[in-house]
Amino acid sequence: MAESRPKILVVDDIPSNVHVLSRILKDDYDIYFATDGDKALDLVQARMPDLVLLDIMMPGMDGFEVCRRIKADPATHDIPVIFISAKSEVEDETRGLEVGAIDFITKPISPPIVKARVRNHLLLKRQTDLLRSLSFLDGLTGIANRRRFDEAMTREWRRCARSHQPLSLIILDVDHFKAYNDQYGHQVGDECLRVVAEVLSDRARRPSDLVARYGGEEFVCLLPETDGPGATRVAEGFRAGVAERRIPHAQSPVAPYVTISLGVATVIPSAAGSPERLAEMADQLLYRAKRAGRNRVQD
Ligand code: GH3
Ligand code: MG
Ligand code: MG
Ligand code: MG
Repeated sequence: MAESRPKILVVDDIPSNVHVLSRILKDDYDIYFATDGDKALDLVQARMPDLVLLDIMMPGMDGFEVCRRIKADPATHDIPVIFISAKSEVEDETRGLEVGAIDFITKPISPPIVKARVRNHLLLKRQTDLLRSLSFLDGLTGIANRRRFDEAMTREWRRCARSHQPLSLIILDVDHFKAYNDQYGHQVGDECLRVVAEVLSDRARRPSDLVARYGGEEFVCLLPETDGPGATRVAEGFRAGVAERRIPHAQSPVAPYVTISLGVATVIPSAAGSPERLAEMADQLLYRAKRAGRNRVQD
């Protein structure tokens, strides 16, 4: 897949300054520009640039305040900001770095230096993004890990509370997996978990659905804006999907192949409940599915 070009937002109240920077950078990057602080903040939200080149002295909101706001919003906090300013006092540069800028370039600019610094900061940004995305992935299966799930749960809980929409959670666990490992070995066990992860990822259809490895041989699926019957249908699809793979499991008292048990809980989030309580409910239902004979969905 071709990598898309990095996006740079240039902010300066003097159009000719914007023009000069655009000319230097446009061959390598996609350039957006704003000539005041409010427009800059709108564009940051709309375009999610990889880097912001920011003037300080502007009518209305100055660059320090623009930077402070970019850094205060968790969604834009990681976007590097470089001040490009005629202000060259030690206090200005210090303040710029204190409000969260990663670098400070004084005007008049030298094109090769601007180019080189931009390149370096974009390289760092790409590495940071990569590390960040890896920190949210489960190493064995390649799907989301528990950290990612916890983050999504917090976010979706709030979102569904605001919109009074149901939030559903499926917790599932591989049946008699200890016996599976004992029979086939840990590496084959790992491969089995990869297949389960693949089935779940294939079957969770909506972009907002999140499948994650919860730990060991347990997985979760968070389904925002999904009611109980909808979530039960997804869970039944998971169960059938894993069973249909017919992964041999000679020691299982349930079936001669690998099966899973699932608990499904749904709430309309409110102050009366909590994400932890939703997870407890799903977990209790999972254990009822186990006690009732496994290879089944309990809602
Ligand atoms: P149940 O049907 O009640 O869930 O029985 P179970 O045997 O699946 O449950 P138990 O909790 O006794 O055993 C879980 C097993 O899962 C034990 C553990 O070694 C195995 N396991 C956990 N994580 C991994 C893993 O990453 N890879 C492999 N291969 N096995 C794992
Ligand atoms: Mg200015
Ligand atoms: Mg378990
Ligand atoms: Mg198990």
